[in-house]
Amino acid sequence: MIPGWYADPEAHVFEGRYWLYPTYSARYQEQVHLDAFSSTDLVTWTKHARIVDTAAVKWANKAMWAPSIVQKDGWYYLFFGANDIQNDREQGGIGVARSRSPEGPFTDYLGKPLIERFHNGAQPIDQMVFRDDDGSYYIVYGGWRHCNIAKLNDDFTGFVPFPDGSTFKEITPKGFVEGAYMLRKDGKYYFMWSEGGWTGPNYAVAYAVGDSPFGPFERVGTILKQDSTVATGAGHHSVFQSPRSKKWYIAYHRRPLNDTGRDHRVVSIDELHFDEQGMIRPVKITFDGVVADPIR
Ligand code: FUB
Repeated sequence: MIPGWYADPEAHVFEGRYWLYPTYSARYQEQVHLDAFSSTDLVTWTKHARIVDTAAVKWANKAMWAPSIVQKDGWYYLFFGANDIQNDREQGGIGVARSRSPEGPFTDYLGKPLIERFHNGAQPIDQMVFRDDDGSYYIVYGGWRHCNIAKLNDDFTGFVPFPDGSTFKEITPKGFVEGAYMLRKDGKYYFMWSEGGWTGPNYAVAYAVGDSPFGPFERVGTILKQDSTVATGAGHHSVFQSPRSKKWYIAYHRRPLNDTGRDHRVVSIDELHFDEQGMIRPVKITFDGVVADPIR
């Protein structure tokens, strides 16, 4: 567990270390930066403070949320939500910052949001960017119970329209609220998302499996939820694999028992298991988290 109030962690392996990129969990006006954490064993974490700051992103001034990061052509691209826009008249949405290093500093890449409007009813937040097998990069994102997918162009300055002329395709599965995450594994697309309300105890993660990034995604079931003996409000997650042990893990946030503070969310890691058919087994959340898994 990393110290402090954090949420929405995206986990990665970069340059021989495990990395966590979470939201700083605080009042929206105080969410003006992102911190990252790195580790060589999943137990001892080093904090990399203020890897990006709204001071360097002219259009962003609050609610910097849910970072997602990809490495491409010698750069690390950090996608983030900012300003929690409520309609198309407000400034904000999903932005991109980039750095030569996973610890930043990241600087604003476009000088404006990459997605600054609602499309198909999706609030432009909670993006996740992934590389497909053919080298294409996609963004899945959305709040307010709608999820879109779009194909990024080669330099991440915009999008490549789909053959039907559309740019944002809705792929919302039943139950979707926010926190989209796509895992590519064994030729399948494991699409996961958060359900319930993020401020309450019943926040949870569900999933579907598809043969293409566009689905169709039929909800299979819940894989992560509260455990009344461990923690409440378990949700908004990501998945990663140790390159050495090959174990799979889920990084997510949750609330300490008997703590109802809206922003009192902590990042935790537990093991994730697939069954013989490749389906995801429900996660057993643990009080102490994972044991050391040295990356080398
Ligand atoms: O942390 C801010 C917001 O809370 C995220 O964007 C949502 O998914 C929820 O976790």
